[in-house]
Amino acid sequence: MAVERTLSIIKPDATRRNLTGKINAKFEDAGLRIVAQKRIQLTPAQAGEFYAVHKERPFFGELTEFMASAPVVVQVLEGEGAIAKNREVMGATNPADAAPGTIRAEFAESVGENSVHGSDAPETAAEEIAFYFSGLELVG
Ligand code: 3AN
Repeated sequence: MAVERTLSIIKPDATRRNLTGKINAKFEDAGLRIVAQKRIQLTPAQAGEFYAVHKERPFFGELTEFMASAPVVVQVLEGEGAIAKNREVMGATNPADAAPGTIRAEFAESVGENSVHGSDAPETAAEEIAFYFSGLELVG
């Protein structure tokens, strides 16, 4: 399997509860390397730009307000099959459906406030990494 990079976000519900380190330990225990990371505060407009694909969904307003409600930690994870591996470590979108031991099973509060975001395919991973990071910030 190829070495991939994927974009991860530790969301406001998790930064508020001081869970950054516990979530990062889950990534590292799964063999994912955090090769770039920064804590930022999004505006609702920036969150809307990032989640533009969900613009027509009924929860779009709620989602963008939530993502701008506290700082987030954006990160690039690297490893063999990192995109799928990260989705596995994250667990299902709805924490009620997330497998035991996954980040969302352990930490997520609801389907909306679900602690982490992870890219879902190579094309979106490349776009999402470029949304938050410049080439100079990706040192490997
Ligand atoms: P995932 O993050 O697992 O890829 P998506 O892409 O379906 O899930 O949804 C993007 C984000 O939108 C979710 N992480 C969650 O924060 C929010 N979301 C999804 N479904 C709902 C919902 N029914 N109500 C509120 N927020 C939702």
